[in-house]
Parts: sequence; C-alpha cells; structure tokens
Amino acid sequence: STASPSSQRVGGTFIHSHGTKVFVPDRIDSVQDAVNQARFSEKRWVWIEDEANGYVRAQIIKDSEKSPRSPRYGKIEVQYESGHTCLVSSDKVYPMNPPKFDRVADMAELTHLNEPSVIHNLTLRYHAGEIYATVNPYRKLPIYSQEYIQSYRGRRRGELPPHIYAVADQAYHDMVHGGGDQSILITGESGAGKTENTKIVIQYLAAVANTAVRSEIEQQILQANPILEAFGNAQTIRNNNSSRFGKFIRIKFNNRSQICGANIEWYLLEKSRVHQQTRQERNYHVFYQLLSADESFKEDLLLGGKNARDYNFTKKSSITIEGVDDGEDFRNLIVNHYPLYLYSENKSLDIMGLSEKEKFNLFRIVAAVLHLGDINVTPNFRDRADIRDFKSIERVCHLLGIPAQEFKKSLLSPRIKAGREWVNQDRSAEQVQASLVALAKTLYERNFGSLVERINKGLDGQKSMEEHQFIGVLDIAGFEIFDVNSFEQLCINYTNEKLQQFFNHSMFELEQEEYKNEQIEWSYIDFGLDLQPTINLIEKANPVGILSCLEEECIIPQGSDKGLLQKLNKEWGNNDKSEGKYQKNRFDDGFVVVHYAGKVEYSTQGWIEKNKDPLNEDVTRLLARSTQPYIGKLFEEYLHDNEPTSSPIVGDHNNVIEFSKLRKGTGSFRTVGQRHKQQLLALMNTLESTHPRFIRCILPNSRKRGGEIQNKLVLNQLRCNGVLEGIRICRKGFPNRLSFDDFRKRYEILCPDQLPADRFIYGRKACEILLDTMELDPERYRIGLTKVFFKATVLAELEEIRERHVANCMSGFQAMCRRYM
Ligand code: AD9
Ligand code: MG
Repeated sequence: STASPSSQRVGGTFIHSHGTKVFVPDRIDSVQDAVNQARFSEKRWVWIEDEANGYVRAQIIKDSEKSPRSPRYGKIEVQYESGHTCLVSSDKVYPMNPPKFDRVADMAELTHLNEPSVIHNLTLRYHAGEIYATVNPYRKLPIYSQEYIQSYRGRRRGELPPHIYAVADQAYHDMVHGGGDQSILITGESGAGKTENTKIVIQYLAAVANTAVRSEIEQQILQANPILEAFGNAQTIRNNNSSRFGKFIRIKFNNRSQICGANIEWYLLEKSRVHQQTRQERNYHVFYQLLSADESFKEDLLLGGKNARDYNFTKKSSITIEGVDDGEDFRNLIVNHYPLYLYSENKSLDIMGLSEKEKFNLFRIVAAVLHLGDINVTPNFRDRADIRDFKSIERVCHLLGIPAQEFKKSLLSPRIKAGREWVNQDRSAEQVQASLVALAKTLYERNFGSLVERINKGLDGQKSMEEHQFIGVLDIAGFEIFDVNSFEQLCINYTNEKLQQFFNHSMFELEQEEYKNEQIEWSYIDFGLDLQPTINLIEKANPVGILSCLEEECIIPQGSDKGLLQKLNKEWGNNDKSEGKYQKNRFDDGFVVVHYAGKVEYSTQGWIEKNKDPLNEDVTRLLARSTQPYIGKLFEEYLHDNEPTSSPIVGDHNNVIEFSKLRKGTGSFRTVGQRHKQQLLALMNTLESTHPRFIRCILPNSRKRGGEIQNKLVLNQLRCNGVLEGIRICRKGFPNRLSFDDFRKRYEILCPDQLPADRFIYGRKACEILLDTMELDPERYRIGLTKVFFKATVLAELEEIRERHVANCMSGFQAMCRRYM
C-alpha cells in the first residue's frame, strides 16, 4: 500500500480556527462543484430534526410569520426531498452549509455549526475514507504505511489532512521543542477504535523517536499490548476485542528525546465477566487461549484433555470468534512474549523478560479460576451447604498452594466474630456459591494487577532514571447510557464528566488566550465550571456526595441499597443543593443524574455489595499463607490478619458474610468507589500538568461492519463525547478568524471602490473600512491585532453573498462571451 496523503490544492484561502486551518477555494473548480453550488444556491436548503433519522434535508418554501398572532408564527413551511411539504416549528430547522464545506477536515470550521451539519460532514468524510476526525472504518485502510509515517513527520498541523499521526507528531514535536509533558486522550464508546488508535500512536512514537536500531524498550512497549489484551480484553456484542479496563500509558523520554521507558496505569477491570457473560459474548481471551494450548502444558495446570466447552465459566456463552485462532494466539503470547519452552535461552526473544516461573504463575491463577467455577455446592440437611466432590476442591488447592481440608471448612463454615468470641458459622449453598464467585473475581483481578505491575517493572528497567519528559496516552471507556445503569456506569460516567470538564477548560482556555493576545473585547468565562455541580454531586464529601454517601452506608452495620437511596434523596432530593443535577427516579429504585451528555437513570440495586467487594476472610488468610509465594504475595495484606481487630466488624444485611475489614494504607483501598476516586484524582493531576490533545472516536454502526453509517447512533455519540458540547461553547465565542490580509483579499470584491487601489492601506484599517461598508452588526465580529474574529455563521453568510456576487459576474462574463462569439 503506497497511497500517500495528497495535499494538492488550488488557489484559495485558509481560514484559521482553534489553531487549525481550513481551505476555502477561490474559485469553483470542477464542473460538478459548480453544478452543486448552483443547485444549492437556487434553493434555501435546511436540515429538519427527525425522530427516525436524526435529521433530513428540506428546503424552505415560506418563512414564519413575524406576528405572534398569526397561526404561522414560529412555523416554517418546508418541502422535503420527497416533494411532501409541511409546517415545522422553527426551532427544528437548522441552516445547511453550502456544498463547498463538504468534507471539511475540521468540524469546528463549519460555518453553520450545528448538529446536522457535523453529522453530514462526518458521513461524507467517512464514505471518502477520510476517517480522521476519527471515525472507525472497520476495514483496513492504506493509511498506516511507512510512507505515511514519514510524510507526517515534523509537519505542522493543517498542512496535511487530519490523521492520528498528525496528533502524535505534534505531541512529540511540542515535547521536543520545550512544550513539556504531553497527553493524548482517546475516548469513545465501545468498538469505536480507542485501543486501535492508542496502538497507532505508540507505534508512531516508537518509529519517530528512536535512533536507527530499534531498542529493546520500544519492542517491549509494543509487546505489552498483546499481553494486556489477552488478560484484559474479551469479545462483546459491540467489539470482538473489547478492552474491559481503562489504561493510561506513559511513554518516557530521555533528554535526547529517545524513549527510555514506559508505565501503565489501569482502571476499573470488569471483574464480573469472569463468572458471567451474555450468550454472544465471551470471557477474557486468555481462558480460551489457555484451553487451546498444548496438552502437556495444560496437564500441569490440571486442565488436560479439557476445553472451553467443559468449564462453567466458559461454556455458557460463545466459544470462538470468527477469524480468531486462540491456539495460535496462545503460542504468540508465550513464544513471542513468554518464551515458555522453546526459546527460553534466547533472551532477545524474551521481550518482556518474564521468567518461566512468572509465566507459569499467571496461568496458574487462570486455571484456578476455571476450577473454582466448577466446584459444585449443594444444599445439605437444614439448608447447610456441602461440597461432595472433594476432587474439585483439591484441584483448586493444589494450584493455589493451600490445604484442601481447611479450604473446604473455611468455605462451608467460616470463623466469624460474634460479640467478643470467634465462632464458626454454617453457610447456605447460595452463600458458599457467592463466596466462590467473589474469590474467582478477586483472584483474576489481582493477577491482572500483578501482571501490569510486572510489565511496568520490565518497561521501566533501570532507564527510568533518565526520564526527562513523557507523552501519556489515555484509552478509557466513554460515556455509557444503558437501559439499566448501575454502579459501574456511575464510575465511568463520573470519569467522563471529569475528562469533559478538563476538555472544556483547556480547549477554551487556549481559545481565550488567543482573544487576550489579540486584545479583543471579551470577558473571560471558565467553561469547565458548567460541569461542576454534577461533579460535586458525585464526589464531594460535604455535602455528602453520592460516592461518600455510599461509603458511609458500606460502613454502618445495617447498611443497605435502600438506605443509601433514602439518604441520597434526603440529602439531594428536595433542595437546590445539586442545582437540579439530582432527581428522584420514576420507580423509586434509584436516582437520576443530569450529566453533560444527558440524563442518566441509575438503579442502586446491589451497590453496597459492588462497592465493598466482600471476601471470605478465612479463605484469604489461607491464601496469604500459601506455599506458592506468588499467591501469598497477592494476598499479603491478610497475612497478619488473625487477631480480631478493634474496627467495627461489618456484616451484610443478612449478617452472615464477613466483609473485608476497613483497610487503609498504600495500595489497598477500602472500596471500589474510593479506589477509583483516588486514581481518577491522580490521573487528573497528571493530565493537568501536561499539554493535552483530545481524540474522539466514533462508532459508525452497531453491526461491526465497514461502509455503513447510522445517523442516530453517531448523533448520540457526538452528544456523549462532548463534540456538541464543544460546539455549544464555540457559539459563545468567535470561532472563525481570518488574517487582515486574507480577509481583504477575499471580501474586497463585495465592496468595490471602497479601498483606493493606488494608495497603500494598513491591514487593520482596510478591514475596518470593509466591515463598515458591509454594515455587519458589530456584536458579530471583533477586530484584533492581526486578525478579524467572527461569531459562528457570519462567514457562511459572507461566503454566500460572495458566491452570488461571483456567479453574477460570471454570468455577465458568459453573456459577454456569447455576444462576441
Ligand atoms: V472498547 O471500549 O475497548 O470495547 P475500542 O477500544 O474503542 O472499544 P477498538 O480499538 O478495539 O475499539 O476497535 C474495535 C474494532 O474496530 C477493531 O478490532 C478493528 O476491527 C476495528 N478498527 C478500529 N479502528 C480501526 C482502524 N483505524 N482501522 C481498521 C479499525 N479497523
Ligand atoms: Mg478498547
């Protein structure tokens, strides 16, 4: 594939906005363009809001009546392309950009900056293979070749069409030239292309930032991805390789701007997938990969002769993914990245530097989790649980290095504290089942955490001492609004609310910086503040926000989901404290939060449990003393946990499960919510110290297919990913600008004879004269030191006038030609 980006362009003007340029051609070039333009100009085309399709085209037949008494007041008569005419409310009608704006590279440049125009433009670009302003193509495009990398190297943004390479290159360029640490934030909904683009950014940086020989560290960084994906990705309805965790990768550079290390931070691994998946989805890839491994390897993990159809945690949902060979993936995982048997001598292939033992331990846990899922708990007499198949227990215990009898006893009848005494309490079958599931989830998550830690150790080497600057790449799930939204959605939406606030703040900070530099009249607005009430509602400690309230409810002995909701309603329900961001929900089983992306109804069912993450502590104490050091380390905080503690013992509503005691200290947080909040605050601190860049990925259709774009789906994402929020803010400022010179060149034609040709006139003065003559409302533009700034839509109108003017001249010219031919 040798296609290279073309940037051949004919005469015209670059209009600047947000540091980017858009090209407006001077003359209409091809016949087709001229025809399109003429057709467009004949009629007044608009977009009409439409329930089913988002927006449809129509033309205005008659404007609304001015008099409020007229029945046609506020109603516009339009004709659809089908020929059908009707009256629509004027707030459902949006102006359409002339065709010359079709496929404009930067959305912010559209002069009619409205939702339908953005979608229309994205659609046109998508079909032309111009996927950046990012739209997932779902097919291989010849745009990631070496030629491409070379062509983007060191070029200024705007010189070449938008591309993820351009963003990566700018970040690198800015870092090298004294711009400090950089970050690239990639968001979008599941399947939109975040992870693919993250990999592309890292590849690009590895390609441009090294010396001739590819260093070991760069290979390690590139190889970290397949390892993380095996353990943290799974097939879902939306994406065959869906990341079930968020990550922030820091690429570290030395003072010669060479890569000298990296670090990965992870967020919110979806633990529940370990024990349940919907029918068309899968468990984490590694389960199927391991079960497709060579028999000799499986035998050591007591999986000999078995496959994914044999285990409870894998057999209930889909087993294979079209086009994916799990066996081959496993060989790639261990041979290339974990040279388990073949090349263990050969250090150069042992890219991540894991020892045999370390590799085996990772799979030891995966196998143990599979075996845990197969322990069959049955009710005994008087509702007490029993496990009849002792072999199933022995398999797990063999792998985990703990005594089987004790494990069984701890499961069926754990020690709990009653008053001052420790007593054994019998459990029901459901309770034992639940604690097995909780153990499987925790084992898997801790294994994942330990893997990332180990990868980080490899990536950091001794070279991290040289760290001078970094470029961070964030790949994290976008806003989620499902039919039923739970605690997981609150965590992810809270994250996105914070990221959006950061976006608003930094983008428009820059914008306003430019206003200041140009000394135009403008009173500063902090657009980040718009989102503050929602953020307060979620994270504040006083008044007690949602997370803190949940925290409290998890501590008190009788805490319950109902109790949580009652407290929230009491705290936030009846007053203006939340500034309208908190509302009671319809069924009284949860609440509604007004996010920037829309209202989300959360159901609070199961929150206490989800947040506390209960574990059978008798079992965790056993694990802490495992004969396998790796296992012991995963649970080391339980090692000296024999003594009754003075902190209140937390029982659940049935008062039977002994929850993790309240635990403070480094690394282990009390609850899921608290861990996430801390991590998020740390992330935001890091991001705030960088120069950020934002990439919004958009899923074109929900069928995992190429060449198709679904309007409504795209519209929803634009709303959720803040593009429309950005447009809203843009409208308040002066999004379009032209240098004095460009403005004069382009629009002088509209005011013939105003500027004397023989006399030199200073740029600013010339602009003032022209703008005066045009009788433009002074509120709609500002004259800076070097540029004229316009409110949204002003330039579009000027363009239209200019177009008509040029067309008139042309027809006059043609008439003249005809006369003389
Ligand atoms: V999730 O939140 O992890 O479920 P992502 O990460 O947003 O999601 P991902 O990057 O995994 O989505 O992309 C989904 C699929 O789209 C990939 O497996 C590819 O098949 C496809 N894709 C995405 N981007 C590109 C691209 N630039 N070129 C070709 C792509 N295919
Ligand atoms: Mg992903």
